This record gives sequence, C-alpha cells and structure tokens, in this order.
Amino acid sequence: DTGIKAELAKKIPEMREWFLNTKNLHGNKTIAQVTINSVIGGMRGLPLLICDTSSLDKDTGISYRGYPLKDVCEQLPRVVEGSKEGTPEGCFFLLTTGRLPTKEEAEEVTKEWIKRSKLPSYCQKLMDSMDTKIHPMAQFSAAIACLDPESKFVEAYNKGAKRQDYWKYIYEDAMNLCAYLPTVASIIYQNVFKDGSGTRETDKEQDWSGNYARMLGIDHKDFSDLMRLYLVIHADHESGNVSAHASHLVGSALSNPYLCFSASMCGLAGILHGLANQEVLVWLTKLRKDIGDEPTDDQLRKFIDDTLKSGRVIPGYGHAVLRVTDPRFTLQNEFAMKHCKDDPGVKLVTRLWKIVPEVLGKLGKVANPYPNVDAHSGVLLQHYSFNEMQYYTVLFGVSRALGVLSQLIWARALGAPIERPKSISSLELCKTIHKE
Ligand code: CMX
Repeated sequence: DTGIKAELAKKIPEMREWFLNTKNLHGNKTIAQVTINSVIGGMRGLPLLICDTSSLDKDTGISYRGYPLKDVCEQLPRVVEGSKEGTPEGCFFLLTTGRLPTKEEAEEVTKEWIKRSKLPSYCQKLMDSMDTKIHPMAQFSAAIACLDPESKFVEAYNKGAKRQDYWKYIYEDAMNLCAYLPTVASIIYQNVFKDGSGTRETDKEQDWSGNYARMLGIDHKDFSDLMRLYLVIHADHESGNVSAHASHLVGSALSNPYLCFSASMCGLAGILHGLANQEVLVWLTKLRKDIGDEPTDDQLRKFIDDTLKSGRVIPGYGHAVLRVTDPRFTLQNEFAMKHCKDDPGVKLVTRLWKIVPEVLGKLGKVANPYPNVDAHSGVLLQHYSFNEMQYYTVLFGVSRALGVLSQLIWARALGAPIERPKSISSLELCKTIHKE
C-alpha cells in the first residue's frame, strides 16, 4: 500500500484528541453571529464547517494544506519521465496527509491506483446502455453511484466495524474510486462523442493523467502535462462549495463514498458551479466569430461593452471571494506561454486579461474585475483539439474527487456527526423580527 494509511493512522489520534478537548473546553464559545441575511442568503460567509485540506484567501487564492497553489505546483515531485508537472496522485497524498510527498511516495500512489483500476463490468454495461442525450455529468454521477456494491465501508459496517475504524474503509473506497475514475470518465467521452470503441485498459507504465489522456484518445505528451496541471489545480476549494458540501452532507448520514461522490457530481453539474468554463468558450467563440482572431483593443472593448449592455456578465471574470487574478488562471497562462503561446485562443485570453478588468473596473460595482479559473481552461483544451465543451465539467469532476474524498476520510476519522441544521418557517422568522 501507499504510505498514506500509515501516516493517517499516526495523525488521526492526535487530531481526535484535539477536537475532543476543544469541544469540552470551548464548545460554548461564540465565533460568529447568525443574521437574517445568513438565513435567507445561502449561509454566505458563516464559518460553519471544518476543512483542513484547503483554504481560500481573498488576496492569495487557494492553498492546499497551507501551501499556496503555485508552491504546490512547483514543489510536487515530478515522477513521470520527461514531464514538467507534478502528479494529481502526489496532490492526493498532500491533501490527505498534510505533507508533500517524496518522489517515491507520489509514485506509490500512482502504482496503487493502477493496481486498483479494473472497472467492474456491470458499471461498463450501465454506461454503454445510456442514451447519448443524457448529459455527460448525469452519466458520470450515475456510473459512480452504481459502483456502490464495491464499497469496503459498507462491507465492514455490515460486519460490525468499530466507529473509530470507519475511516480505514472510507480510505479504501476513496483509493478504489480514484483508481476507477479515468476509465469511467473516458468511457463517457468515448460513448457520447466518439464511437465508443476507445481503449478501456489502464497502461501500467503511465500515471493517472497519462492514462486518462490516453483513454480520451488524446495521446500527446503536452496534453498529459496539461491534464496533470488541470487535475491538481481544480482538486479542492474548501468545504463549503456545492460539490464538497454535498459530499460532506451525504457522508454525514454514513452513505458510502461512491454515493457521496455521486451527489457531489450532481452539484458540480450546476450552471452556477462547474459549468462556468463552458460559458466562457461560448462567449469567446462568439467574439471570434464577430470580430475575428486578431481584433484591435477598441474592438475588444466594444464587444465587452455590448455584452454588458445586453444585460449579461463577462464570463470567467469576477469571484465571490477572490479580489485578485485567480492564481489558477495564472498557472494555466504560464503553461500556455510555455506550450502554445501562439494559439489564437490563448492570445485572445491573454489580451482580455488586461482589457476586461479595465472595463469592469470602470463600472464601479464589480468587487473583483479580474479573471477566475474558468477564463482560461477552455482555450487550452481546445488547443489540443479537445472541443467537446459539454464534457469539460467531467474533467473538473475527476479532479474534484481528490479534494472531496480526502475531506471525507477526515470527516469519518474525526467522527463528524450527521448534519442537521434547524429550519424555521417564514412566520417564525417574522415573529422573531417583531419580538425585537
Ligand atoms: N461581468 C459583469 N458584471 C459583473 C461581473 C462580470 N464578470 N462580475 C460581477 N459583476 C456585477 C454583478 O453582476 C453585480 O451587479 P448587480 O449589482 O447589478 O447585480 C456586481 O458586479 C457586484 O457583484 P460582485 O459582488 O462583484 O460578485 P458576486 O460575488 O455577486 O458574484 C460571480 C461572483 C463569480 C458570480 C460574478 O462575478 C459573475 O457572475 N462572474 C461571471 C461568471 C463566472 O465567471 N463564474 C465563474 C466563477 C468561478 C468560481 O466561482 O470559481
């Protein structure tokens, strides 16, 4: 096995003790106030969840286990010969244990996922039976849920496993699920957009991303590196976002990780969550159709203005938390500058990075006029002839598994209880207001 389980076995008792003490000594201290806005405003900003895998800062962006994402990308060991990127497998090691892996440790995760990657035939049969009109994300979620009989957690639970050991089986499920993902995700791509005949066999010589790229049918060295980067930078985003929170909530009822991750993917499929990258490409495609690949700055400004005048937002710009250019955008742009700086889409995205913030800034109301992660990903994928926008959220989902499943292991390790917020009726709310 990898060193992850042994390392967790050492760390979990310490964390459990800390949590127990904190609860006993400080359990009744107040750390935030619930206002009426909190209740009717989607609980925005309320610190109600514990998440140690990652955190989001308005000025520096996302960090994994205290490492800013840029440092994560720079410091993850390079395990694939000739590759310039660290692997998502190494990132999973970091998210679960809190420590950057050595090259050997990252390699072990790769080997372990290859060993566990044989996808049960009943799952393949289900995917092959799905109509191509079913959205790739709906297929993804269904395929993951149908793997439920594989759950080691359910098996152990039914045999009477002790509560303090649950995490060990959640870990096994998380490892198996990650191992299956490239095959599941690429079968969906092959079935929906190609003739379904692509390879379903994992190549033992390749890593998780290399295999995914290969099974998608895009067997290009640089594309595998793009996948490594993409799968690392989309992995985690604290635990309050819809996909992470959906998994956490479902897991709190002791549903197994397959069901938790399936629920998470239903959330990621939402227009306000994982589908934004698709919107960016639609907007850029229209821009290129209307004013060409090499418009002047004034033409770009006018196109942006026209979008705003038509009552629409500029997709890929703005953020609910960040107040700077999203580091995930910058990391992708650095990749683009190394590999495909002359690509017309890349050139446009790079020019827009300067012009859109000027225009949005002048509106005076946009809290963050800078690009977010979604402003860049589409043109990079298109550069490698990966044009099926409807599929892009599945890529995001494969990456998000790393964060969501790391969080799930820790939630069971720390005995996170079933979530059950109190709801109040509008009448009760009204009475509360008038009592004051
Ligand atoms: N283009 C035009 N107007 C924008 C804008 C943009 N990109 N971003 C914000 N605004 C406007 C808002 O619509 C709002 O206007 P009104 O007061 O007239 O309603 C005003 O600026 C203030 O909004 P905000 O506080 O800056 O932004 P929010 O926190 O409310 O919303 C977000 C954040 C991302 C939904 C918003 O910036 C947006 O719609 N961006 C475009 C879509 C997008 O790129 N989504 C991907 C987000 C990626 C991620 O979350 O990871």
